[in-house]
This record gives sequence, structure tokens and C-alpha cells, in this order.
Amino acid sequence: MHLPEVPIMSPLRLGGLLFVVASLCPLFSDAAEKLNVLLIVSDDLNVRLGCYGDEHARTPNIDRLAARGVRFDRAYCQNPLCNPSRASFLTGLRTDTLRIYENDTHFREIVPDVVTLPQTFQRNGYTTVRVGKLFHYNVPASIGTDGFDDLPSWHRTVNPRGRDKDDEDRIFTVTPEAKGAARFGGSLSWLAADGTDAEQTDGMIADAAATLLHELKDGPFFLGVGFFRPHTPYVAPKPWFALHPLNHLPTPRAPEGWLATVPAAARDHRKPQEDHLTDDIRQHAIQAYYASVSFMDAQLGRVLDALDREGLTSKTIVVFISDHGYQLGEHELWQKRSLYEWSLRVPLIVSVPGNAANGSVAKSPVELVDLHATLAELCGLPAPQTEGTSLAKLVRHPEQSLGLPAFSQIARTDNAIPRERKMDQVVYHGHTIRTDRYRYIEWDGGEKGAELYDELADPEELKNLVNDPAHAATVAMLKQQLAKQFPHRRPHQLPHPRGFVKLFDGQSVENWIRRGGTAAYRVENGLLIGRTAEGSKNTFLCPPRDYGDFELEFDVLCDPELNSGVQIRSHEYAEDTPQPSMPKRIRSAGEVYGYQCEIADRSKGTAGNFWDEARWTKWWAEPSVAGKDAYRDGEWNRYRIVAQGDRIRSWVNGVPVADFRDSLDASGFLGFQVHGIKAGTGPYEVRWRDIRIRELKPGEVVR
Ligand SMILES: [Ca+2]
Repeated sequence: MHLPEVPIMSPLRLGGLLFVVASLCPLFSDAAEKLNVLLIVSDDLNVRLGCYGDEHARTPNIDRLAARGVRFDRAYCQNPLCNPSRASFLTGLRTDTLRIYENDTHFREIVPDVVTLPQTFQRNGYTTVRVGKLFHYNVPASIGTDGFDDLPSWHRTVNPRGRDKDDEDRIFTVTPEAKGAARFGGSLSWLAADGTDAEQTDGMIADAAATLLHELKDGPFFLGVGFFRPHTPYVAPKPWFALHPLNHLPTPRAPEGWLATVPAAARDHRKPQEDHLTDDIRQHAIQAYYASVSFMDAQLGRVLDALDREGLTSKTIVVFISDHGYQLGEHELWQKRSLYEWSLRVPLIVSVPGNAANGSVAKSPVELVDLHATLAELCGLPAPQTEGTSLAKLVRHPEQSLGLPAFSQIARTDNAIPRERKMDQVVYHGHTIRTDRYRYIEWDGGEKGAELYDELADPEELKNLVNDPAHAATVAMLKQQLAKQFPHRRPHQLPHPRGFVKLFDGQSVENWIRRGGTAAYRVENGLLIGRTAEGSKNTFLCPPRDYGDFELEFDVLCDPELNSGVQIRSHEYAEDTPQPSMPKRIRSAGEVYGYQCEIADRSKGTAGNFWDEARWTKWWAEPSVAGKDAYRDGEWNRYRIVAQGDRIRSWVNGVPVADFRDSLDASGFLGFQVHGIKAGTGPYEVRWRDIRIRELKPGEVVR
């Protein structure tokens, strides 16, 4: 056994300490033969399953797998959204490490060299194959494509596309007017389909998996099988709907008055139409969900049958999970993204051939991020450093406890922020800790409220105890554990993945130095605002130190009447000095000079170009053709400036503008300009936000 001792009640989940030293002896087999891995992932599936005690579910195949494996009763995803969750459990890294908070960023953009779970097997002689959705896919839009796959993880991939795609115009949706993802994928939608199971994408996935098991039977293999159901649209052949008569299903509702007991943040991700669902729509949605689950279960059964048929059952570890849970009206919430049990709790079944504990239930809280370390240990493979804990001990001894809580998080994002700035879309985060007894939740580091539930007394999480004096000590303890696990709970506190630091924290510019003039600067609503002063020369607000080679980014919104700019590598005249380009003009002591990246309305065609302020008073570069039009008047504009050696470049709203070389100044201060104005005009304002900088390493290549 090579797991280090974990102190009981140690709250911190630090995989870094649990680096698995290679023990090349599989835990359950003396034979040299390596165990295969069959990882089956269902999409948007909660624990409304027979083996998890749901009396309405018809899931005989998942139940049969549970009977021949260890079922984890308290397994939690780290993020209740497809892409962040899948990126996490398929790497073994947590959301804040991956910085994947939404569905549009690929984890390789942030951690290009990470070794994924399938890659760990690949590196140890396994053939790795995927069929269907393992890494993120937009459903149903990307069905039949590679979606957001990670191709280096697989030797082969198969992307079936069934008649569910062809039948899309027949799907019922509560948002019929919506286009794209909002029509089916993100909205309650369903179809009791004609035709057979085998014609559906998930049916084809089961068939493909059966074929692959035959081809791969000589092993060792790691086969990932990703079903799309029950993700919306809930499409399943008609008999699966008939199996779940409407009047036999639960229709969860939050009790009267409950809404007032929780922070608004707990529910502010919900879709507007979900507040106005009729009882009839609710019933049909829940029926369609159960039908989709039973249909998916049957396809899973066909894969298990194929495993038996090929004689692989005794040589293959089978793991079944979902990427996150799902709400069906509990807390008046649907789908995912909440931090309640229904959204975070997932099925997790680990079936290891010959394990004496098969058929048992593990109660210890565990996390999907544990999967990478677990499968590596079960197969005796060296694993890279992950942030999970191997569950191999619990697989053998399910009655034991890891002594660790489970942590999850979700980001509330602003989709109005453009794609090129996805990483800035997070408005605030929610974080939660689940011990074997309690769930504690904080929104925006507690600024937007908190929740505490006693899961033993109140498993439906309807009694928020966070302000109950009798629970003050519990709250204090869990708060501390949460803060330790997530030291950067507010978006501006989180270190930027590419090493950017916030120059301006949205709170204060206390140590910054005003130079050159008398314009006024203030901080308001997280913005740095400069305001003109009549009679003033150009004024610059300067961070307190010099910068040499760097990458600088900021947003700026400038009144159209005002000219502005940002100085880089700049200096001030120590004494009254003749201006080099025009010696008759005397620049007074304290005036700022040097390269200035221009902020000016579009008609000038100069925004993003560099002006040599108060020195050579010339433009340093000819802006690119596209760059002349990149600035948007009266809107926020995103600037990027890279100064490296003698080369200086700029981008406005992602468009390259200036690129020139000069060696006059290798280093100097930055300055955020409020231009002087003509007498009798103004006042005008310029606003900056999200100012961040990254100093470059020598020789670093910056594209
Ligand atoms: Ca999902």
C-alpha cells in the first residue's frame, strides 16, 4: 500500500502531497497481465437510479454493475457544468488550477502539457480509444464530431451520429423561439422518438463499443464510452416513455417561503422560462428525463453484455460516472450549475474483477477528481501529480473513510463579455464543502451570502442553518476549511493562469503617482476614472515602479471628445528641458515623456499607435490597415501592449495595430493619461478597468 497516512478530518485536498510513487503491482491481480479499463460516462445524470434508492427509476443495468462493484454513495463533481467537470476528472486537476469555468475554453489553452487520465494509460502501453462524449461536447450541436475533444489522449476516436440529429425539428422545447444551443441543448426539450434504440446516437455508441471490445480484446486497453443521454434534448424511443407513466413520477417543488431563506446567488443562474413552467410541462420533462435514463441504461447494458461475450469481464475494471448531477425542480431549479446535492452528487461505481468488496457501498465523501489517481493505482501505473486522492483503499475497504470532505465550485459568468476575454467572464464564484454530515456554501467569498445544511436531518437542503446560533461553531469550522481549500474565492484574487497580476485591483490606486498635470483620478465601482481639469497640462497617473519587458492589458472607455493614452517605459523631465524635436519649446520639470499608446476615437485612425510624448512628438509606427478600424467609439476597448527588448507592439480588441523597434528606452514607468483640454470645454472622463501586467522572462516568445 503506498498511500501516505491522511490525518482524520484534515480538510485540505492536496493531491500534490499524494504523488503516487510507482508500484508496478496491480492491487487485485498477481498475474503480470494488466487489467483493462472501461470508463463509462453519462451526461447530466443525477443519482435518481435504482441502485441509489430511487423507486421510480428503471435502471437494471446500472444496478447490475453496482452489484458487481463498489458503489460510492457520496461522490461529488468538482464543478456542476460539462466542460469544467470533464476537464477536471479527465486530468485530475481542480477548476482553479485549470481555470476552466465555462464551456468554451479548452484546458490545453491553460495547461498545454498536462497528462490526462487516458494519457497515463497510453504511456504505459495501453491502447486508448474513445467513443462518444468523454471530453466536452456541445449537445446536441456537436454530436457526430470530435466536439471539444483532446485528440492526444486517444489512439482512436469514434463519433457516431444517430437519427436524434435528423429528428431535431420534431423535438419539443420550452424555448421554441430560441436559436442554436438555447433551443435544445440548454433548454428543457424532449422527444418520444420513432424507431429503434440502435438508430439513436447512444445506441450506435453501444454498438461501436461492442465492436471495439472485440477488436481490443487482446489488451491492455483503456476504452472511454461517453453516452449523451440524459442530457437535453431528452430523446429516447417511445417504449422508454411508456415505461414511465406520467402520473407515477415525482414532481419536486420548493416549499412555500423557502426562496426567502437562501441568497439570490444560489439561484441566479436559472433560465427565465424555468420560473413559469406549468405542472404539465414539469411532469412531461421529468417523464422524458427518466425515459432517457432508462434508454441510456439499456445501452450501457449492451456494452456490459459485450464485455461478457468477449470474455473480458474478469480482466476489465469498469467505472461508471456522470459528469455532474441534475435538478428536476427541487429548489425550483432545473438542470445544473447549482451547488445543491442534486446538482453536485454523481453516481460512481467502481467494479474491479475479483474484489472481495464488490456489492458494497462506500459512504465516505469522494470526488471525481480522485479518478485519475484511483485508476492509475488500481492498475499499478505511475501517475502524474494530480489534485485528487486515490480511492483504491476504499475500493478494497468501502467501510473505511478517507477522512476528507468534498469540494466543489461554480462560476457565475457574464456572457456579454467577448470570447477573446473568456477568462474575464467570471462575475463571482460559489464554493462549497461537503463533509459526511454538512454542506456549507459561500457565494462570492461570502459577500453574496452563505448556506449551511445538515444533510442528516435535512437531505433535501431546505433549511438553511447558516444564521442559526446553535450552528455557529460548525459554520466557523467549515468556513475556515473552505477558505483553506479556496484561498482566492473572489475573481480578482485568483492568480492569472498566464502569470498576469492585477495592476489595479478595482479598489484603490493609493500608491500611484500623479505626474505632469492636475487632472483628477478616482476609483468608483471597480473602475479607475480620470477627469479633465481646465487649464491643466497632460496628466498621468503612474503605478509606483518601472517596467521593462512586459505584456500589459486593460479595458478603456473614453469620452469621444477626449484624447487619452497609456505611457510605457516613460520618464519625467528632472528640470526644464528643451524638447528634442523642437528645441525652442521648453518642457518643464515634472512633465512626462516617452512612448504613448494612443487612445482616440476611430475617425483619427491612430488608436493603438505609439506617439512619442513630449520628446520627439512623432508617431513611431504606421498602424496596420485593420488596426485603423479596431477601436470602437463610446464602448469598452481592450488594449494589449507587448514591450520586449527593442520591439514594441499593440493590439486593440484583438487586432494587431502597431509593431516597431526602438532602443531609446528599455524601461520606465507606466502612465494613464488624461489629456489637457481647451479652455471652456469639458469636463470629460476616461475610464479603465481590468488593468493587468505580466513581466516577461528573458528570451520568452510572445505571440
Ligand atoms: Ca453534462
